Amino acid sequence: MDLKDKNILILGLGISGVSTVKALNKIGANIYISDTKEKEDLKEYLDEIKDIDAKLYLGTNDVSLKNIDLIIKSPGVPLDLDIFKRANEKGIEFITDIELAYRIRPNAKFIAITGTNGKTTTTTLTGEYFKKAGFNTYVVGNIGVGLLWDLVNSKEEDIFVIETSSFQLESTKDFNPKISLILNITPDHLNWHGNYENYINAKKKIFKNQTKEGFTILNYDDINIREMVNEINSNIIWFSLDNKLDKGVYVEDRYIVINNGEKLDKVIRIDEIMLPGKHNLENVLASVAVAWIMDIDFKIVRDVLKTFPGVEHRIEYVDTINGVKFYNDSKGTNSDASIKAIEAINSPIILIAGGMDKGTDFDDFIKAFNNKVKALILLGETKEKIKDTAIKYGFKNIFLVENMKEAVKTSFSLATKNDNVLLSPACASWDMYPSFEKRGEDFKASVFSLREENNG
Ligand code: UMA
Repeated sequence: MDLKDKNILILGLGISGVSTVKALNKIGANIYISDTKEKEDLKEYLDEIKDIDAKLYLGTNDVSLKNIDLIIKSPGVPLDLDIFKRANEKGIEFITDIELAYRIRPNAKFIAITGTNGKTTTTTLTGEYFKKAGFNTYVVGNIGVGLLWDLVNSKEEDIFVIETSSFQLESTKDFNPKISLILNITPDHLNWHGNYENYINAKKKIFKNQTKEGFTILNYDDINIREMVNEINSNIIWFSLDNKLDKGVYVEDRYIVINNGEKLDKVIRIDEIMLPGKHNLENVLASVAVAWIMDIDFKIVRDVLKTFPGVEHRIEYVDTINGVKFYNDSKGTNSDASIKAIEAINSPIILIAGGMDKGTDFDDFIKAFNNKVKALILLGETKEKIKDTAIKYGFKNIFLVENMKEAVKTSFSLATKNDNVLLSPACASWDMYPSFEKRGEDFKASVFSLREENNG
């Protein structure tokens, strides 16, 4: 795709916008940028592109499309904006960065990983195999690293392990990774996608253009995913936590095994894997399937799995104060993720939850408390909604707070020795923070200041 001298509008100047602007500048496109935020609020991002000649439209997305050839929208920008209606009328395409990356380098080694939960862990872990095997590897995408700038600075043979979100996939057309992977699907981002069906359809775009040359790795235990097989044209590789497969990656006699249809290879004993929790075992199985397809030595896989500690903000141990353990699971941005965190942590748990309302209910979340949660501290936009659901199920030990510091203080005042304080909000962070990372950092800072107050 030749973008030199083309007029390209970048909609949204966040992480992906900056990476896109830098990449398009290197390619020689004429750059136009629109963001609803004002200059002061975009300082950090504008600084990164200060040497680039770009036409800026700040404080609005309502900009003229005269002479614009293509729009690259940031993933979070909703599709019901008037500008997209006008673009459709004028026949101007709007796509996300992963689609543009594919068009720039259709033969790149893209390994695209999606799913409602576990994406970041699986993407990071998979990237570790490739790095240890000596490949020049980029771990990018929804993980917090815009893809395009790395792409235009990479070589053809480099590996791209891409965490892909439903937002990014929604606006793809030709995107065709070498390997696609879907970990699991449960309701999420329904406010953005409109309904669950749209959300699932966005996820399916990860394999839509794949052919017999590609591979699609799927979770056999997930009924939503199993129903997709008839729509897939590539080679399907299954993984399963609960079933033995004729061909695929699964658990047998406490070992992760690969069955290639003819013989069985033992990869690692599951008690040798450092990552805790059943949900993580699912992520490990999926990553092993990628390693298998890409012919990575099992010894490398084993070495990585024995030492990979997990990722920040995902059931991350923070500190122990007076015998009370604190865990940061700020990446628990939906009910399903937080249910998995509750399952992975020992009881008794004092749970800090609540955040932006994504239009999902909290029934399963509360049901998962299962006598493990002894107190619930709520903050953010959803606090009343979660409280009402908890009361409906007879859970009454609830405390409403205004901010993270108060949440941590309240949880500590309620805790006794051997209790576990878990931040796992079951909600997005965007009502109170710019990102789940900032929320997790605020939680950790509050825990560390609590430690100082308690004699360091
Ligand atoms: N904006 C507009 N108009 C709008 C909406 C937003 O101009 O109508 C502007 C905002 O003012 C802001 C910019 O767009 O300046 C933000 O764009 P964005 O929300 O797409 O965020 P980025 O900073 O580009 O980050 C995105 C992903 N964020 C979202 O999808 C919401 C990041 O995923 C990702 O790391 C990054 O691209 C690089 O690929 C974060 C995330 O929370 C981790 N993702 C969601 C999730 O995991 O649940 C999907």
